[in-house]
Amino acid sequence: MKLLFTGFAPFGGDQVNPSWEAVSLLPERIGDIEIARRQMPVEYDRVGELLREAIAQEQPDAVLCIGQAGGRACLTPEMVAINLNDASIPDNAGVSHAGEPICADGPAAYFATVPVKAIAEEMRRAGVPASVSYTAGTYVCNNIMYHLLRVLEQEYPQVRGGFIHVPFECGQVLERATMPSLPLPLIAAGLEAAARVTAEYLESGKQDAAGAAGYTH
Ligand code: PCA
Repeated sequence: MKLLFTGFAPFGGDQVNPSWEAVSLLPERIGDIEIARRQMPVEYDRVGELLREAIAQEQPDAVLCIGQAGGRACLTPEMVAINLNDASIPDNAGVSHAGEPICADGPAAYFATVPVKAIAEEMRRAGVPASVSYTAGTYVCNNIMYHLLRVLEQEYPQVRGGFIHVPFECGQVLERATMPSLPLPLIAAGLEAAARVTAEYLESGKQDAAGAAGYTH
């Protein structure tokens, strides 16, 4: 069993991105799950291709992309990616989008194919605050999630994919202490929980509530 994690580079004036910091803290193996990892740039035009390359190289059984959602108070596994680039800030390459499709001939949305609800539950069981989110936004995180689920559906239908937003880590809010944050090791513990439950569902062929509703392919 092999899981590929991605995290993002810093963006929007922050010096670190807790998604990559937490992915970096993961061990090489979680039980019998081998962990591969890649950092992704915060660039609309590069993430799709870089992700496709990483999947081709690593041949994982599941892919979990991780990103920062500053302002959220807990880890939020995402249910759905929508076919829309629309953000008030440019990406790290200076590219801005205001209401354009990610993929002109793609469907309006893709549902995550990892067990989103079970992931949130397992995170909480591990002592990590978590809840399911029904919007990954319309910036680069939603974009990579859409690309991920599209490439898996088209080229790797047996591979599961999902996206998890994480809050600021404590060091990022020292000068803006009204913002919610979590310690980095706790964020990493949440990602470990996500890896465990994703592997368990893959191995057993189990589906969680979302899968049972027919959302998985
Ligand atoms: N968060 C941004 C993009 C990169 C990241 O870590 C987002 O939520 O879209």
